[in-house]
Amino acid sequence: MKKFKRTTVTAALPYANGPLHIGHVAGAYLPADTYVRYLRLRGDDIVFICGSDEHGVAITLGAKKEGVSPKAFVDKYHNLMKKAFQDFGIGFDIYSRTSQPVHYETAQEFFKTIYDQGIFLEETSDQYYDEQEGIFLADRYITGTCPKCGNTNAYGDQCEKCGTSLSPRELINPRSTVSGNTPVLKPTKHWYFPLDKYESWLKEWIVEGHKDDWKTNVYGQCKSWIDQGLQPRSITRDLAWGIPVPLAEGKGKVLYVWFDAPIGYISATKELKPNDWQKYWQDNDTRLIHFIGKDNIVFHCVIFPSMLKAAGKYILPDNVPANEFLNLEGEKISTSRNHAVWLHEYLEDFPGRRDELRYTLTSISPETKDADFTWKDYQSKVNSELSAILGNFVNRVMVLTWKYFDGKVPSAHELPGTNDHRKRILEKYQQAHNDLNASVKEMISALDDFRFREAQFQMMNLCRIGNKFLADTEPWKLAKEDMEAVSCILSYALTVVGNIAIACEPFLPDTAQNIKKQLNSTGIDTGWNAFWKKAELIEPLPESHQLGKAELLFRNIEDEEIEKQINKLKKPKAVEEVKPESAVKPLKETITIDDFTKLDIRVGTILTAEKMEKSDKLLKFTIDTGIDKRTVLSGIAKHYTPEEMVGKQVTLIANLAPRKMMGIESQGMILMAEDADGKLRLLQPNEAVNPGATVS
Ligand code: B3M
Ligand code: ZN
Repeated sequence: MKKFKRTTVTAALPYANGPLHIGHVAGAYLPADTYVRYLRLRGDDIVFICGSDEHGVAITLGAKKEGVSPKAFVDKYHNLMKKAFQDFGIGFDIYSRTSQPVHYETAQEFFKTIYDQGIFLEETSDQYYDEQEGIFLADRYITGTCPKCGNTNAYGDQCEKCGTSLSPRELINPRSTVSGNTPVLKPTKHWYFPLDKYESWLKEWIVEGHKDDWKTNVYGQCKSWIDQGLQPRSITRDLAWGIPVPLAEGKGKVLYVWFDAPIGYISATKELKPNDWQKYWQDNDTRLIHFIGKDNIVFHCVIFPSMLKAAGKYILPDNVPANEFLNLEGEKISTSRNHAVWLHEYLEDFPGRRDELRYTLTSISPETKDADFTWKDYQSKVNSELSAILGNFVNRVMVLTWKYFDGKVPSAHELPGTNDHRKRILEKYQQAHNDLNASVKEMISALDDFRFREAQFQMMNLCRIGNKFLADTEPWKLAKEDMEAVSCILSYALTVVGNIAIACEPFLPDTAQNIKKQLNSTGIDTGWNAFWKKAELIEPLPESHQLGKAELLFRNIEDEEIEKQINKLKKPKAVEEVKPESAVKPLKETITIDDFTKLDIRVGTILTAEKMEKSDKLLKFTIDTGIDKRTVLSGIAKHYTPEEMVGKQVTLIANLAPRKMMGIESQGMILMAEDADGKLRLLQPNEAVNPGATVS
């Protein structure tokens, strides 16, 4: 493997169009942060680059939905995301944004560099246009059916279901995302990047060159894309929001967001290192690594590298360890349905528990296939792994050292003599030492290969082996007969604790600090980085070193905390997310008060409830209306179970003419509130009233 002098690590620039959720974190930012921490501990020269992606239709559509300007929109979400990353401890060297002047300059210059070489194609062609809105419909402005997988909500640039990258004309049944109208075709001029001309080079560079070192999911997607044959890609848009095309004939047009966004990595590096940014982008001794989610693979592996190649002078990505998707409680994470765990909310709900989320997300990291986050799993990972294995080991060693040696690192002296228990201790020590070193090596090689799940598992193995060593040697039983043996055991156990403090830092940075605090090791930890270079255990603590106080590293997560989170997922979406107006049904025609008073609306109490056979919609109730006890059918089986309905008060129209449904007469109609997405909720008095109470 080639030796590199430095590494440029980038993490996908998230669109500034909403808060971050755990899917984002697990997809790109946590693996990137773990990797960067590892490289830093190893002493590498590295920059870690990220920022907000503030252009493109994702932004303008989002701003329209919230009824604010694109500028106000990106300001709001940029700040929110920046803070969430910071609070979560993702250690970017810079978190910039693509609205920075340096980025405008860099992106325009990049365009010009390629343009001046005559590489771009210019073409006037028919494009979809929304006559009502007066806009061309590029990218997410146009929705339709994906020709590959049949998803009816594919966008003009990409189908988010199957990941295929699309152009608007490929969509079946296209419609305007803004108005829903069927678009017309209208001519407009654009600049195209001739990706087809890079096909043979891409074959050589990726298909041949990265067969063995890129992840199979990444390599496979690239290969199938290249094998299908590449087309020129338009890199400009008719939009008002974005970076202006730096040409006189490009007036009123902007750069396509996927042209400018990856250049944002370079701009942010310039901002961070104005004097020597070139080192990180234009020196062959630098390794470039992009951390992204799977929907960004083609842009980072095929399109951006071709742009870099066309611009000349730039290095190409050495690896792109893209992750698959993370689901939540068995379903896709969805911003619009509020089916997500929002990072800023997690941090509020679980203060001081960043490592618990890091640990869980790494242990289920969607490295090779989609993964599922469940709150129960989170609870069990915290309680039965972090707390029971790591926390327990560190605590036992600390407590025992205080108990027998006043919190001072005891001597690791030889254990002379041949009596049985000493022989056994030496054997167990030898075995633990071998196992520990094997795990350290495995952990480091997994980190080198971007296999963070495995790496973290090996890190936890150090704790498992430590626990086993204590269980095998039972120092607490030897305290009366052989203090030299106890001293020897605990000295080694403390060595293991020290090495765990080092090893867990890329995964659990707060825990690493906590252990170091307990070990009182500031000042003596200067040489600890040797661990990463040698890939074996080091001797972290000198004899007689005074330890700090023993404290528990983790607190168990209670059932109630988990239930609260699960219930939160069931709540309707946050108010700040505004629905498109079309979602609200139009007002019906005006009625008179007489029309209204004809209705006899009553409150009743449900006495019995059961499912109707052969119907998945209807529930059958007996309702005490105060006047009588009657049978009412209602189509709410998808929204309420019979069990939860019994005893509930409902409002019903009591004088509606009886109606037969599936052979049973319904004597009234229960009133429901219906959401735009079809969800039904009962209308109830806000305090119990007597059955028969009238509603007016
Ligand atoms: N903003 C897409 C995304 O958030 C895009 C990534 C840009 S990375 C240069 O999925
Ligand atoms: Zn599709």
